[in-house]
Amino acid sequence: MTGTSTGTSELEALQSELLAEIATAQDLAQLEAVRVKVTGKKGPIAQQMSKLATLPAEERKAFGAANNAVKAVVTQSLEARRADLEEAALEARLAHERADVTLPVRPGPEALGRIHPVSQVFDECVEIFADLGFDVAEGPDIETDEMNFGKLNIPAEHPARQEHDTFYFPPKPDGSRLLLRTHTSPVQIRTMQNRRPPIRIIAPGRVYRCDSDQTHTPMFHQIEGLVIDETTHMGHLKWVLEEFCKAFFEVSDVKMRFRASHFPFTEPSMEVDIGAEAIGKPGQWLEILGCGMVHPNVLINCGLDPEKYQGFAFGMGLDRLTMLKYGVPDLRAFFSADLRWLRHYGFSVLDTPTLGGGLSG
Ligand code: 2NM
Repeated sequence: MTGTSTGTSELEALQSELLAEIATAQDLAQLEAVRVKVTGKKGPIAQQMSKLATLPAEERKAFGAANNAVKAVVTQSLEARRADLEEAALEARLAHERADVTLPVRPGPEALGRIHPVSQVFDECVEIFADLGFDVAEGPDIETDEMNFGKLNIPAEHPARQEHDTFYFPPKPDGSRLLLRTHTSPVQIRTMQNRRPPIRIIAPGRVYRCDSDQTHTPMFHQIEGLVIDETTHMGHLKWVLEEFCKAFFEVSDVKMRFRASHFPFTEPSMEVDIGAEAIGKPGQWLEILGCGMVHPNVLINCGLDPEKYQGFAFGMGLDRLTMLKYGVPDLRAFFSADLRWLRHYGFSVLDTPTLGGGLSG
């Protein structure tokens, strides 16, 4: 500042005034209010700068420089005051806050989240069958008529097509229709078409049937299994299912009853009941799955020679298994997205089911 230019003393007065205002700010919020007022577009410094245009040309340079000098001093003062106030605020916090390092760790989202009981059972089954040497195979929810029915030895006029209460998509111009798979068997079909035996897979996933009441929901979950090799027989089937039931219900022995049944894709076909003592209800039988030896027509449909290869398949409903194992009374609550229900019946994210560590924690 030269002291001779127009407005210089005015600028000096402004600078003192602003510095005084900065010095009186008692906390960071007050200081921020001062900063916004002082350095803002309509603040005193900007207003001084706007006078520049009204000055004679020979005075402009000196006035601009003096104004910038004021701005620099004020900015510096704001920054210094901010640093002082920040330090004071930290000192104040440190003076009254105490960290109790003996407290347990506060539960994070992993501890609050819950695994849906069907997902838990799903993971348990995958774990059990993986231990028995099965791979997990998956496929699309939307299938063709041929994959869901035709290849499985269920011809167009077969009553099973009606029994399955299929959700169809509108027919395409060529007359073919897509559908929501009514079972996960198309996954087995694709596996047989694409891989040479020995085959040992399970196919867990969502399936759909147009059926809704106390014990049926239009979407539900299934696990199907398939074993194909040159000498696979019903003894293997019974052993696998018995090992599965013991591991799943976490009991050392389980009573099983194989009843003759009928499915188009297996011959012979059976339905399997277990003694309800496995879930603490002695004296009753519970139907839990269907199974059988894969029908020779199905093998042929998938390009396998039934003279060389044979095997077994089985299928079970995961939702029902979940209700039985964990005592969930109402099927429809499974899909109602009720957080209170999930907190009650759900599982900790941290309790991954393992055979060594216990399936259900
Ligand atoms: C069941 C019962 C019996 C089954 C059969 C096949 C295939 F593809 F190999 F032919 N997949 N699943 C099957 C057999 C499913 O569910 C109650």
